[in-house]
Formats: sequence, structure tokens, C-alpha cells
Amino acid sequence: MYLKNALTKALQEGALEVYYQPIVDLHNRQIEKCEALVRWQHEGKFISPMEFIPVAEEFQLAKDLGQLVLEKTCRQLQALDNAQCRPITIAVNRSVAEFPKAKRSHEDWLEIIREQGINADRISFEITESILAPENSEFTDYLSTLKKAGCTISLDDFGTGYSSLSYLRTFPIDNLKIDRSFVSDLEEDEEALTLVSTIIAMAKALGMKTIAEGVETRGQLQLLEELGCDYIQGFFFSRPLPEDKLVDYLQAFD
Ligand code: G
Ligand code: G
Ligand code: MN
Ligand code: NA
Repeated sequence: MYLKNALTKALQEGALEVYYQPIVDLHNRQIEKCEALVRWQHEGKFISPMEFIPVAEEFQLAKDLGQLVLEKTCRQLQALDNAQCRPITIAVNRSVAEFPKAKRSHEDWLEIIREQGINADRISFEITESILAPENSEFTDYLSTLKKAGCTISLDDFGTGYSSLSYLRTFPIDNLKIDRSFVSDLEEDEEALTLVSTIIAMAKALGMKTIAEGVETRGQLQLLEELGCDYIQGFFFSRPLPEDKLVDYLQAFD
């Protein structure tokens, strides 16, 4: 209850921040994308999204939270353009609770992107497998609408869910994000290497790009490059950066 009230207030005041983690294209070593990660600093300390997103979901605040993150992301894209950074795409995370059945939130998201004057192809939505489960079939229509408008869809935490792989055939995903748990074991564990190599081969065969998450070492980067992974994200290049640090980082990287 305490967190709910504090979060409601923070949302009303727009007091949540968004950090951006760079994603590097292994083909040209440029930053082509970032992931938007919400941050809430409450009474001097950061509360993890793992803690407050479930609260937002339980108390019908997920819609406001999602809209705030998307608005801030669009404004960040404008700030990057104004500073003449390379045009990048930014991915926002969306949970099942942000696809409320009757409310058609996806229309609101497209409206926000339009209002902010951002081309839809610069916004990507990161979803998890559960959104594509058979009982959520209407969400795939919503996702199709987002895709038709020009947005791209990434499947987050790939390999950690329990659903069948059939959704990979029925829904056109643009990017598969290889979960950090596989990446962190790459150098020590032959089986992790086999799994990652298989995921990359499968993604290629299905016409999807792969993004490896949680890359922390040069060794992991090199293995991923040899395996033909397309993009990497992780502390090896950068932690998630606050708004005002992103322009500097992108300009220094170029
Ligand atoms: O940086 P990290 O601690 O941010 O993120 C923890 C978890 O919170 C991750 O699973 C991430 O996907 C999720 N997350 C971060 N930002 C958002 C957001 O804006 N919306 C949703 N739904 N999840 C988010
Ligand atoms: O579930 P999702 O993939 O959206 O989660 C992103 C989470 O991963 C965030 O909490 C982010 O801070 C974290 N993260 C990003 N890069 C790294 C990394 O290299 N190592 C670790 N341990 N966590 C990372
Ligand atoms: Mn994510
Ligand atoms: Na992930």
C-alpha cells in the first residue's frame, strides 16, 4: 500500500526516470539501438523495477507507467536528433499487464509517437513470450498493428519461458534477445555455447536478428561474434545511462 501510494504520486509528478543502455551492432561496431529502462529514485534510493513494476501491475498503474516511459523515450530521440547523433532505435519494455484487453493501449502508444513527431520505425517494443501465448491471442493483433505502423518487435529473455516455439512461426518477430543467463556461461560452459549457437542459427533461418544481453567480457563478445550474433548489449560496452549522459556517450563512441 505504501509503495502503491508513493508510485501513484511519482507517476503523477512524472518523477520516474528512464535510463538508456546502448546496443552495439557487431557488423559495423556502431550503436544502432538502445533499451529504455525505467528508474525510480524514492527517498534517496533506487527501487528496482522488479519490485515496483509488479506493484504498478497490481494497482492498474501499468498503463500510466508505460506511457510515461514511451513519452520520455520519444523526447530522448528528439534530443539525440537535435544534438545530431546517429539516428538510433530505442526499445521500450512492455509487460502483459500493459496490453489490457479492452483498452487498446497500443492505439495510445501510436498516438504518443505521432504526437511527439517521431517516426514509428525508431521505436521497438520488447515483449516476453507470455504475451504470445495462445490465451493472449488478441495481443498478437495489437502487435501486428504496431508493426504495420512501422515499429519493430523484440522478444526479450528468449529461452527462459516455457511456452511452445510455435509462436515464432505465427508471429513475425524482428529480434530475438538471447537471455543473459546463457551469455554469462558462454566461456565456461560448452552447453551454453551450443544453446546460443542454436538460437542464432534458428533466428537466422526464420529471418530474425539476434541481440545478446548481459555481455560483460571481451571473451563473450568474441564468441558471440564468431557465432554470428548481430547485436550485443551489456556492461562490457555500457551500463544503462541517464538521459544527460547518453548524448555524450554516443558522440564519443562515433
Ligand atoms: O535495469 P533492470 O534492473 O532495469 O531491469 C529489471 C527488469 O525490469 C527487466 O526485466 C526489465 O525488462 C524490466 N523493465 C525495465 N524497465 C521497464 C519498463 O519500462 N517497463 C516494463 N514493463 N519493464 C521494465
Ligand atoms: O529483462 P530485461 O532484459 O529487460 O532486463 C534488462 C536488465 O539487465 C536490466 O536490469 C539491466 O540493468 C540488466 N543488465 C544489462 N546489461 C547487463 C550486464 O552486462 N550484466 C548484468 N548483470 N546485468 C545487465
Ligand atoms: Mn528488456
Ligand atoms: Na532480458
